[in-house]
Amino acid sequence: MSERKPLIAVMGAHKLSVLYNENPVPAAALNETYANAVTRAGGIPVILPPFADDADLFRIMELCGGLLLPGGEDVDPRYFGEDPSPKLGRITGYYDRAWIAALEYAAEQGMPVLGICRGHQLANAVFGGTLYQDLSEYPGKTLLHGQHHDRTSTVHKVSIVPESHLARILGCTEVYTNTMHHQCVKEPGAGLYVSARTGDGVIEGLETMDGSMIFVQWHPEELQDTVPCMQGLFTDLVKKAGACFNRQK
Ligand SMILES: [Mn+2]
Repeated sequence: MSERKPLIAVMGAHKLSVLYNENPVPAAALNETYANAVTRAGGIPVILPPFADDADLFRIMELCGGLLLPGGEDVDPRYFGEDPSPKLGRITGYYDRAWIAALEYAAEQGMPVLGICRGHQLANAVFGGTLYQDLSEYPGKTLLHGQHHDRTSTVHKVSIVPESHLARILGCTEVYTNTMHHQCVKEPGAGLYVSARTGDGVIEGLETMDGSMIFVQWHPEELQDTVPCMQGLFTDLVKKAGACFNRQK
């Protein structure tokens, strides 16, 4: 049987769009850079809204070989057992619930996952970890994690554990990345391995021991041309998704 391009489920992120000065319109949105990175890696991105019924989500995910959780709003702290801090940003609970259902389904099915920024943080909560709701609550001084530069430019250096799946995927143990987050991982979730940190100790990468799930705090989809090794994260997802997709279907 010929190999078919795998479908990659991508959760749309909540976004309030303002059009022609009308009232804000809620949208399940995806920056094109994510879809382009999946396409370039040989996959077919399928953007999913937050379905009210998990069964509808799973019906689509059955057709897919992998899951991509992109960036977006803050994670509701109830999902890691905390009350909201005054520094918490915008949250939208029904998106959190849909993304959690998608990740739990992927875990059950052995489906590979790439989580980016909010995706990395939400996954940590699903595995039982916690977050700093704002970097000002991080103990000690932090470096700049909310860049004012173009999204495609790199700002801070990330050190990667040499034995990690992430180091193998990127082919390096040090890399400069972009950074656009005000929350970060506090306690890593059970079964998650810390693969990368910045110089201030902030966790920038997590992964499962078998490497089927890779999570990063920065935005590799914006660095496809400026930092070519970042394409590796998407080719790794699509390659694993291809094995999953062509085995199951
Ligand atoms: Mn950062």
